[in-house]
Amino acid sequence: MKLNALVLPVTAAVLLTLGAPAFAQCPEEGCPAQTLGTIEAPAEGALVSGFVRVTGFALNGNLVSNVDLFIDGTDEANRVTPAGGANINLPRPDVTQWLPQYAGTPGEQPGFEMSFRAANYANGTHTLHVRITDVTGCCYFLAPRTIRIDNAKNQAPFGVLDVPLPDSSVHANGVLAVAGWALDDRRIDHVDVLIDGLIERGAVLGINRPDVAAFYPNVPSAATSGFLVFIDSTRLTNGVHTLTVKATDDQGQQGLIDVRRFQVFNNAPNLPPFGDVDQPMLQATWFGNCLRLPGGPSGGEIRDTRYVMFVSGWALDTSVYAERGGVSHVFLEMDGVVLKDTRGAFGTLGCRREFNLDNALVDCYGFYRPDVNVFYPGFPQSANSGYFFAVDVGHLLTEKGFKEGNHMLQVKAADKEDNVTLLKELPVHIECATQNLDPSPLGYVSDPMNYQFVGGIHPVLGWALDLDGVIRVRVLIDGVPQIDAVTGRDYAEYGLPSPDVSAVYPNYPQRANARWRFYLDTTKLTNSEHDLLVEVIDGRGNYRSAGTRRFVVNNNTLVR
Ligand SMILES: [Ca+2]
Ligand SMILES: [Ca+2]
Ligand SMILES: [Ca+2]
Repeated sequence: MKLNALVLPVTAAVLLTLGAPAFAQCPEEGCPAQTLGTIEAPAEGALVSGFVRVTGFALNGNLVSNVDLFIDGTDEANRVTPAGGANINLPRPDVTQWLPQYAGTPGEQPGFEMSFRAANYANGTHTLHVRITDVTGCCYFLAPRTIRIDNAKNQAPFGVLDVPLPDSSVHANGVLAVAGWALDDRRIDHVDVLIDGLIERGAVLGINRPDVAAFYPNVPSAATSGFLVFIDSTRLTNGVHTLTVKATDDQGQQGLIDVRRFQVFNNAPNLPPFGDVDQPMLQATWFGNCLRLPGGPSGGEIRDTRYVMFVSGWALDTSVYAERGGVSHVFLEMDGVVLKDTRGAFGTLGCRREFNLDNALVDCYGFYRPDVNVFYPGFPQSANSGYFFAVDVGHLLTEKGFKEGNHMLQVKAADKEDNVTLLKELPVHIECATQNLDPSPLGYVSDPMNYQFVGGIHPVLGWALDLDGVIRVRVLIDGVPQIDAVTGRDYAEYGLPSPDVSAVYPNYPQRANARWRFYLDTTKLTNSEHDLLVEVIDGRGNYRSAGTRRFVVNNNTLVR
């Protein structure tokens, strides 16, 4: 075979197949004459065990629609991967640079990745065949690869480090995110993150990775194979550092996931705080009692406990200088006017006990947040990073000059150096529940969380309440009502136990059974960001939105 028909750099150590051999299954009529590609892993003659990752690339100018793995023959009976069981159309800038004539063609992202289970085959020598099919129906096989299987061998854990990207710098707030996935033939026991060779932290395991599950269909744990941890980079010196991620299985066998360089440029101590808002959701309706009630014993802010709106979340700061790092206070603004401040200065009420809410602490920073602590180990205040505000909307409407309608709620955090960060801006609609005789529903989505990656049939979980009673909860994606993939109904299953909701909203009917579940078929959605709107139909027949959650669909979908 003459390779000089194409100009190829000598760096191409991989074997390249030109004009792949014709197999009976693949038509040749009208198909591109030239096909390029190779199986890159496993290497020729490799000894494999456990779950074997098969990667490579293939190009014929057309968009690839399917990649199939066959073992010990190319008949249908030898096919290993189910339809769509390969991760395809992966960017390969190295290949594109090497074969620039394919840049701009539909097939310009030629990478693929898939897997098979070695234990399904006898020990000894086997042959891998990879079939590439494009959107026009043309297909071809790459040059086969010979491997050896040894099922007695304990496979070392394997995986991918997604972030930080190679040679990247840490985020401006000093937080270094470390995330990826790890799998093993047995069980991953722990994933260690090392910086400059020293163990820094263990990562949190069990993060949802539907994309990994799609191309490791034989591995039940692949759906939760993600790991994640956030590191306070201000504890490191400015400059280049080396990050190493290692996974260890339950037998103590270690596998290297990746080694990566990253840069730290922290101009201490001016790094701003960071955090998130858990509730309200986007586009929530806030409502209150607009009859002018006399002020309560707390000082008059919380008047009608049926209509208390809550704002909660968490905030953290890096520690550059231990004595200066840390969140000083969190505050709430509506249309630029401060409503609440956990610091309690200049006449605004600070952290306090609210008599009308069973003496609960409200408008406070410093609540226990073990969920945040686990992902942000070593950050100051990480265990007690929660904030919580209680707002009586009737008070805003009757005493503070706010009008019914759309407003912008802003949650901000300040550090001890007075650097202020806008944690989130939330459009809310405020109204008088007492005048339109339709108190708006309250609702929440607990799964997915903000910007969570989901795939397959995903059980969406949340709760909903309405003073008029909840009859139905419906789920709309980008404005389109959805059908539950399990029940076939256009509404969620409602009435699951909710003791936590009951404790916070004591005046609502159904408070003890306010949870709902909806099986969302994400495979009918595009792989991108979507808005999930919760619609409540109440006992008076009113259809109202209870808020919106933004999330991300990531399925390994077939291109056909
Ligand atoms: Ca193992
Ligand atoms: Ca700071
Ligand atoms: Ca209502």
